[in-house]
Amino acid sequence: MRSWSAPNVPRLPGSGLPLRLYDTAARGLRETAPAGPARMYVCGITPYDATHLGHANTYLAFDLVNRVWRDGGHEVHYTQNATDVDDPLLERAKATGTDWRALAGREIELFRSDMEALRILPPREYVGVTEVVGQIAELIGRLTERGATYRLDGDVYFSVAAAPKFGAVSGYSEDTMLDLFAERGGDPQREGKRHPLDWVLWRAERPGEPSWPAPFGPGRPGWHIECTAIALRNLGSGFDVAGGGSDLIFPHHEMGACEGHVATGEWPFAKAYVHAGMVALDGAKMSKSKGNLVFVSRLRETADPMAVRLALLARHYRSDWEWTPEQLQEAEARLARWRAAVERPSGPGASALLAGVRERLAEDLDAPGALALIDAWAAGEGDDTEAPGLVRDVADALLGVALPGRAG
Ligand code: 5CA
Ligand code: ZN
Repeated sequence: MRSWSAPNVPRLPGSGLPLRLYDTAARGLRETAPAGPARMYVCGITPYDATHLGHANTYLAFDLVNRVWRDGGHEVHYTQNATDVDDPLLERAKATGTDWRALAGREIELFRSDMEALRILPPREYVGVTEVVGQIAELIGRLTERGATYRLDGDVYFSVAAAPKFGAVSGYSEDTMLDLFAERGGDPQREGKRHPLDWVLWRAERPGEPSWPAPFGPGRPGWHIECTAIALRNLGSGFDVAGGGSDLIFPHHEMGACEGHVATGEWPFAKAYVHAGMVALDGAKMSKSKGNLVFVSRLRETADPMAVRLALLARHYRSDWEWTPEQLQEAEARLARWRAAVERPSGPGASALLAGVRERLAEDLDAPGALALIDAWAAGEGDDTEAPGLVRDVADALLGVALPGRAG
């Protein structure tokens, strides 16, 4: 389906640095070393409600990855999905008397406009699950040929016993896995499964639910296999970064990595698993199911989207934090200071600032560190007439924060 429109990214003098990122699977920092285009898959929204600040924070983190890679001279091949058919979406559609397709279409459109307002670079492929059900079914067929699946009352399950790398991504204990699996859409208790952690690949048609034809009977895809299929089809295996919020470490990325491994025989499925922290409100993780949400579209009615972006950038992407309205006020004040500073006819020399911002971001996306460097520049005085324009380009290209300033 249609992606969204790309903001302009100014070119900066010189070249950026190799990017080091915290890889959940390695449990430490690793340098990304893309060969050819840098390949990134980021898990997209389940479109049954509007984009909240938690989502925005996650997509912003991977937007920085994209920008740092591009600054380092890489072409970036970025793919994202939309889970446009799944239990929560169908439930919400039913509860509100809306057609599920109309609900998904409306929320995806709102998501696009939020991403554009926040100046998030669009993926090259933005893929709805309903567009690729045939390919997902093919991948399930491949897993079946490898003996990794079994049937249960018409549903198709992946057998965890067939996955030699199970546990490699999260490193969690079996008890933790069982708890998280139950909490995050899994069915550890279902009777008849070979192992409680086996997961569903294909749900046989239920009355009143949408379904698609498949060699193993009409139904719809399970959650994890959708991302595995879309990533494999667009990026191939061994791509550079698989991303999402930390709530996707288990089961989603663990199980997806195993599907990719068993289907292709290649490991790793993704070279790095990168996870953004959780944004909370009123003491709990912002989530559509809890309803404690601050919507980007609502904030945009009164706030400058660049202030929203700066408020999110003020926290390191991996930290868990709680949103408060004061953070937006602080970001608005910072935005005003930066704008005033780049509108001056001259300022302190900025080549050290460019190098500093590149360094900060290359070190696991230290955006708060980068912001502090620009704060210090904005507070200084100098007679370099090129500097305000350069700082405006640095903020724009590397942080995605557009500041008006002198042309040229
Ligand atoms: N469609 C699936 C991924 S395939 C999904 O998790 N959708 S979602 O709408 O629930 O979340 C979209 C993205 O936002 C995911 O990467 C998720 O990890 C992230 N996310 C969800 N809630 C938060 C939050 N409170 N803070 C930060 N990121 C969040
Ligand atoms: Zn996903």
